[in-house]
Amino acid sequence: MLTIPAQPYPYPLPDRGIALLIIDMQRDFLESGGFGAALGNDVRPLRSIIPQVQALQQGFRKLGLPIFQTIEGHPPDLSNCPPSKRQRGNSALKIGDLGPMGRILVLNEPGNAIISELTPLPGEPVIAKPGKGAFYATDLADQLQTQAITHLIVTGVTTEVCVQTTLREANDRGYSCLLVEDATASYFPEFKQATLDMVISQGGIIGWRSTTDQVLQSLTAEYIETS
Ligand code: TIU
Repeated sequence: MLTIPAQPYPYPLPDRGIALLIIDMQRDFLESGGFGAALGNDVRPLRSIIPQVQALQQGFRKLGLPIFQTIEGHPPDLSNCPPSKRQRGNSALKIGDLGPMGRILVLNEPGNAIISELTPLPGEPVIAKPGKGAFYATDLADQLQTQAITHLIVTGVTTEVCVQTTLREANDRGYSCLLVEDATASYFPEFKQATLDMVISQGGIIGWRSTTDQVLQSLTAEYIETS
């Protein structure tokens, strides 16, 4: 069996059933004027991972392996946005308010779109999620089950919020998760580092971590290229 070099030990590659999961690479978090900036954050650290996420997206496409993206957002009536979430942080711009890129964290608004560098191809699923975890109140689990996916290569933003919540949800559902350390970012470098350390602690209590290069080299060796 081939593996991906990883911590805390090599990540076993299945014969099939592996997918790339890209969490919330949306304008709201990565561009000024969005939700992330409204919360008082500097968006630049998040933009630094765009080349690595692009490389993984292109690598998975080339190998014919599935790619799932998520966005965090709510319908225009905010029907699935708990009042507690809307009030949290007490910031000037709240979820649903009109910001420079449309209504903040509202589906189909300009700011809610995935950044142009990572636009999905037709047929590549984008799961809209109301919470931080990608499994809560979505059909992600059903979509993964339909394709018999058991292994998730996880990327995106922010490491300690939506990425970590999703990793924990996935781990409890039985998925083997590998977090790509140079393809995930936080507004707070120390929180990113703590998450990387937490995931692999206690023998990999949540999963594995590795790098974009290691993932792509190992996948290319394991799976036949389709194009
Ligand atoms: N604020 C923050 O760090 N993250 C979020 O609100 N959502 C995600 O992590 N996607």
